[in-house]
Amino acid sequence: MPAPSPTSTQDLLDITQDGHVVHVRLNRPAKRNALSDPLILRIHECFTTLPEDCRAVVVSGEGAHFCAGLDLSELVERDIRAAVLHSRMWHAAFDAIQFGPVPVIAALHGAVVGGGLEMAAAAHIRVADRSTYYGLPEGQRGIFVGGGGSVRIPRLIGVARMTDLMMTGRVYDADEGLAVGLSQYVVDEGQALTRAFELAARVAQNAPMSNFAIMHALPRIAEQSSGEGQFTESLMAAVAEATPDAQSRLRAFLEGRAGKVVKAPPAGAA
Ligand code: 1HE
Repeated sequence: MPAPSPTSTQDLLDITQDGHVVHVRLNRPAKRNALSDPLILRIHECFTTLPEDCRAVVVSGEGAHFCAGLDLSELVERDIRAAVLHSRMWHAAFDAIQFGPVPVIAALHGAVVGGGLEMAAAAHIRVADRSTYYGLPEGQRGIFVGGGGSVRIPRLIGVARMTDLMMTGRVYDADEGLAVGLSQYVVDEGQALTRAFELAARVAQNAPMSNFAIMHALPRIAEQSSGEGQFTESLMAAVAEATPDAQSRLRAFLEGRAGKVVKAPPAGAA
């Protein structure tokens, strides 16, 4: 496998590309990857200028933690308008993750707290290693979520669980996070990146239009009424089916040239 080529090595965000997969690493380990304004702006820029040949992104954090959330040292007194604009800046950055051109897989370890959890929630798949823990300490800090967390996190775990996390300062470990739906995978400590890259390689082989439909149509359909949702589904299905990619993949299966759906090997099997 060729060595990943650096496409940008700016301090706050380390971006490398290996084939069709781009690796975006939060790179403020001394501050536990706390999300400062410049870092949020870099995240927005990065996810809105992904290379043409990128088919999937893995996002991770350098150092002992994925992300300590909002950089609390920047939380100076703001007037109300500035505070709203600040939150809207976060929304734009994390919307660029969720509603960008390609799927994003988050590899989590250590603290995934506050705005760090809001960011992880914008990814499409979350892989946590066993060192991972999740918290929303906004209640203790006297603030509220502002990076889309109140929209995305209840859709993953429900309003009651998010209320508990925020009000009581409860912290979920990796297995609890898996059980409630914060992550889709838990792996041994130090293995989250490996698993995230395996998943990204698989996701990158899908038809780009299928991935786009999954990312963009599914969450919107979930917000629609049944009737509207089914209508959106029909339109999306027709668009995806009409692509040359779909046509050639369907032909490949019918001619016996494509893989079948197979049962996963039992856990622990080689
Ligand atoms: C920070 C931050 C930060 C660390 N902003 N500087 N987030 C929080 O409330 C989480 C606050 N952080 C922590 O609870 C802990 O730092 C951690 C559990 C994440 C990591 O602990 P540890 O022992 O590995 O590191 P540390 O010694 O606490 O921190 C190392 C340095 O990072 C230290 O700075 P230093 O100059 O003294 O070395 C810390 O001050 C600094 N640091 N976290 C600023 N968050 C859009 S709304 C979103 C709302 C939120 O995200 S609220 C949650 C904020």
